[in-house]
Amino acid sequence: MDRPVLIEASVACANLLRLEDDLKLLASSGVDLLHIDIMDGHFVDNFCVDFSLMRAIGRVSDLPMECHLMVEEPERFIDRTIEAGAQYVSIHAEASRHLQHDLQHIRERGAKAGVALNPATPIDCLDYVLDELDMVVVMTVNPGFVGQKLIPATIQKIQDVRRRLDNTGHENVDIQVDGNVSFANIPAMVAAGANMLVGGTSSVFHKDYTIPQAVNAVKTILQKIETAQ
Ligand code: S6P
Ligand code: MG
Repeated sequence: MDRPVLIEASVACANLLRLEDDLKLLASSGVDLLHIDIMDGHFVDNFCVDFSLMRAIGRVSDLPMECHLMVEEPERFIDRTIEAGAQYVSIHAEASRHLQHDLQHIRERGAKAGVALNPATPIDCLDYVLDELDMVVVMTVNPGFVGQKLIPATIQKIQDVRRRLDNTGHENVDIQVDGNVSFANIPAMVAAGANMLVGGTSSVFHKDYTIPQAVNAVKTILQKIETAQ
């Protein structure tokens, strides 16, 4: 199935003191979605964006918000995440006690549902929830921190997830990659089947580039991949 590759910007990596400026640049550069990391200091040892910041973002930006819940018992936060403006919500398979129920609930509330998998989590946990999924998030680093290095085994995992989805009639389910989605790593990630790229410190917010330059660099890489096909 031919699907567009979407460029996402991880808000955790933006300049939070000048966030409105960054949001405008992201929109004018042609980024497709904002990736919002929500952490509880428990599932991961960190905190990040919260619901009040999400609401503030929604007031100044039209970019859709895609939320990555790195929290224990995500059912506690799903409603508030959607009420704060999320159009996509992904929850961790390792953290949800009732994965099928939680995914169904996300969809019933009108958002798209995703399951995120830590690097060590086998993909079999997807088997009985494939019908409830809009997106699988393959974590290419361990969740919780920006600026980490890609775990190489996760590239094969992207391919395994893509194959599992395609072989079971779920070609429409997207695969997002999150973690060190760098200029150098994007070609292998896309070749393996990823079509939603979360850009952070290693691409969209690379310290050596302005946001428009960085997004353009990502687009150029994607164009090269497309021409080579
Ligand atoms: C990590 C989080 C991610 C990061 C993003 C940072 O816990 O879920 O969304 O914000 O991966 O990008 P980079 O290029 O610094 O790894
Ligand atoms: Mg994330």
